[in-house]
Amino acid sequence: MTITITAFDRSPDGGKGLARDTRVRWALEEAGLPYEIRLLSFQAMKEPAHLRLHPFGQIPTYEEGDLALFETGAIIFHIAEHHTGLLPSEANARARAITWMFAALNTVEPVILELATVRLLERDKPWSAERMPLVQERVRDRLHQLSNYLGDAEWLDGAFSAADLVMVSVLLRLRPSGMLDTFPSLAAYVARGEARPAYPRAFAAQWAVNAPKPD
Ligand code: GTB
Repeated sequence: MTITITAFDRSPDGGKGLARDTRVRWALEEAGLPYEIRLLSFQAMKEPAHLRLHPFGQIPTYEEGDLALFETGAIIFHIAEHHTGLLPSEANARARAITWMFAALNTVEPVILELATVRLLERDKPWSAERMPLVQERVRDRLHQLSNYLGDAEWLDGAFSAADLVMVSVLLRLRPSGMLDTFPSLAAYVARGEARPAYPRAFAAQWAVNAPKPD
């Protein structure tokens, strides 16, 4: 059955791979699944046809036959459940990997998103400069905790899994801030994720759409 995902017709990041379709593309590449892409403008994302797939009018979505999903965590979990290589088969290891997927999305990603909010959406507010160090401190705290947990390990829990795919995708969002570089073990962890053969395929696919084009 054909898999179709949605993505920005022109990502605001200009092809840096930071929009959330990249993590879904990466999971599909890891699973060896071909997919089609439907590109949407910001306006089309808010129209009824897309809102039927995604109640919050966002990308990415995932369609496969009768199934339509939104939320990258749910999409990647679905891919990982139905194809080998992204979740361990042993029950407890599988539960731990799922725990780490939730941790990436619910405990690590929110503080990183706050940083982007201050930098991009609140920069002209009179209180922005005062708020920034507080938000940076929260990010540093999380990175410190994650780095302590990871130690010298290659991946979060044994072999590479969907948990690492999601965590690396979340951490990549920090790259423009330079904060990752102050945590060498996390920077190396992210680099290991990017070095997997599936990642550059996913990156190249979004780059083909989003690379800045001459006007
Ligand atoms: N929790 C949802 C999920 O994980 O699927 C969040 C989905 C989401 O935030 N999608 C964003 C979106 O559709 C695109 S990825 N936004 C449009 C809207 O809400 O109207 C977020 C994103 C956007 C831009 C950059 N960038 O420029 O660097 C990075 C990430």
